Amino acid sequence: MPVNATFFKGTQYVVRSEGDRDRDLGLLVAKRLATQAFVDGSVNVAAGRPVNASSAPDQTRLPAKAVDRDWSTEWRSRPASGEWLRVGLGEVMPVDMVVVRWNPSQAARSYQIQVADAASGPWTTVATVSDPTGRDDAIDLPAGTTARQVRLVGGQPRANNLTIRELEVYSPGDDT
Ligand SMILES: [Ca+2]
Repeated sequence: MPVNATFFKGTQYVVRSEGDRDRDLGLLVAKRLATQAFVDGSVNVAAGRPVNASSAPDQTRLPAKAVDRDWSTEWRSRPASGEWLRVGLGEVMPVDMVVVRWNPSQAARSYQIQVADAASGPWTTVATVSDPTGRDDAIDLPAGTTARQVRLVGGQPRANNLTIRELEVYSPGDDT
């Protein structure tokens, strides 16, 4: 049964979901974002951090636009497979969830989330998303995952480019 999970972050926002998997993701996002920094202490540690990308041909859609906490701004890649966006967290820390907010018309058909504990890698794939929603994806990471850097590596774009409004990385609070 299709489910729309609605939750609030700042002024408002929404995950629209269809099917069991998406429902679960939507409810997870709703729970986490509704409670972040208030109940469980989770924090979006990617916000405002240094980022770079494999390409950014549009000067109005540079990588930093994917971590500026503004859903109206976005990073856009060149039209190709294997384009990536990475964010440096500044230090190694536990991470338990990544949220990818796609521009719905410019999502990837599939992608991977990779982490590295050092500035130069090596990279470890911690999630492979083969059937993304094309909207907002909430990706639970394996227990015990740590990262100094987090990278999204896109597969083939659904349309021309990969366009990401926000890449969010959540670290559990000190109490977890
Ligand atoms: Ca943005």
